Amino acid sequence: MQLTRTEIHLGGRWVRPDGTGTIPVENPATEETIAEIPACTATDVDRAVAAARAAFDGWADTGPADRAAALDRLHDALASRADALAETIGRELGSPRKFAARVQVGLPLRVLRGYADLARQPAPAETIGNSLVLREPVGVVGAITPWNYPLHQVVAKLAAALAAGCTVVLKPSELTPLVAYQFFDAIDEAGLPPGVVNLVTGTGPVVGAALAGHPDVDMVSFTGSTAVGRQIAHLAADRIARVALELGGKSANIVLDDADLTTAVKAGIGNCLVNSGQTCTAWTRMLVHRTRYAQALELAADIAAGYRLGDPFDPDTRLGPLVSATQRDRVRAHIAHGLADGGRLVTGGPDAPVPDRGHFVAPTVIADVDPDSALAQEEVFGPVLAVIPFDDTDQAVAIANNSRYGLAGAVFAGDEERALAVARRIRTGSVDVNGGSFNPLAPFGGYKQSGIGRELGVYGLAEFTQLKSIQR
Ligand code: TXE
Repeated sequence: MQLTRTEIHLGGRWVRPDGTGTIPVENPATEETIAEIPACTATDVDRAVAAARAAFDGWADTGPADRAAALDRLHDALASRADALAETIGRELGSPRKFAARVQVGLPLRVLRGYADLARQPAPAETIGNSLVLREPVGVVGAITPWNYPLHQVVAKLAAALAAGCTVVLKPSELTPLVAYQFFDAIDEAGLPPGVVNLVTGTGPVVGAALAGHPDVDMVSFTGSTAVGRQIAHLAADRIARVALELGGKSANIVLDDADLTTAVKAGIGNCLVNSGQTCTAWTRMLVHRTRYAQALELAADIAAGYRLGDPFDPDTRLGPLVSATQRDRVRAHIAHGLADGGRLVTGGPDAPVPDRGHFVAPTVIADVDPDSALAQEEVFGPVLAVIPFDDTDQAVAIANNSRYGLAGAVFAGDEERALAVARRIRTGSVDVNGGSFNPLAPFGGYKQSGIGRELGVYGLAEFTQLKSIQR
């Protein structure tokens, strides 16, 4: 497969960018350069925004049936390339093959189908007294996406924006841009009107900042670090543009004294390690009732040590590498801090064996972590679980809520009513009870510094609309 790309997608065509620089793309499992992509400039962003603006009125006026049909065609064009997409994500992110197919590609296909169905329903018009209340598209959207779920993040933003009648300029992560190129090949096949979606590639500080700060971008939808989210909110504030921010997390998994311990610990480890820990909702703090604590640590050590690390294309591999040397070094530093701050190593850690090549970190469990310490407060974004004991439910809730983040969390209890009562007290945008599975139609997003706005389903679509009232 030829992976190097030299063009960007503007106004429905592949064109040469203004920028002549290139950015190498690395396979994080082998450390080889597998492709190069254009390093665009602010001029390319101007051209892309102009193309999206020119397409806006036409797309906003397109009826529900036609918009839905376009999303259906896009779904089918992506579904027909599912294997190639999974392979690309395996190469540029290091996702193990099964996970790449089932989640990295399977999930966005479900999300896209869901948005096609929502687009088919005419925009709701409500009557309040003498007012007719309409939902209209926000306008031109700048979408900036990260590398951890490189296709899903693109689809979650673009499908919702398109269903709402917005037009889009996408800047994917420079670490995993190749699947975004394949996404635009599918856009070509689906035959969307020119300019409805546009692709620029490059670094965050140059291309991302130019897009977020562009005077003709009506809304910026961003997923990434809280630090960059803050910068984007500043840039958008200058022109009062809308922002949707999906940022970091530090989710707690609360295991109450009557929980089925094996289920709770197995699910807890699985959730923390999935995608090598590079998931914003990951349950990275496991809070366990003191009466079950020792047993939980034994189980955690066994389960975590059973995750096989290695070549993403080996069918037995469950954990791939981290996306980059930078991320691996950050994660190693978090582990070292956690141990220096008094954490007790249960499994993994700095000396655990990892493959010679590739940015691997062994699955690591650290017990007795101080809830105020850096390891319990900072987003690690690697396969690292902090385990913390508690004595009663109030204390567990207080520890869970002792975070500047508020994205997700979990509760395990024998009595579901008891678990639900605790779930209501957790200050996060979502909570899973006794292993409740991910629902791609439910609102997804954060309280506190985990973000602003919601993605997925009807609420995700609503982010890309604005309300108008007409009085009669
Ligand atoms: O993210 P960045 P990084 C967290 C996670 C991780 C940390 C750093 O904790 O360890 O962030 O990862 C673009 N203006 N998450 O450095 O920099 C960038 O090009 C505009 C959580 O990779 O936030 C990319 O497209 N854009 C997370 C995107 O922002 C800028 C997913 C994300 O990169 C920019 C990823 C700028 N000044 C990391 N600087 C989640 N919430 O799921 C960068 N970008």
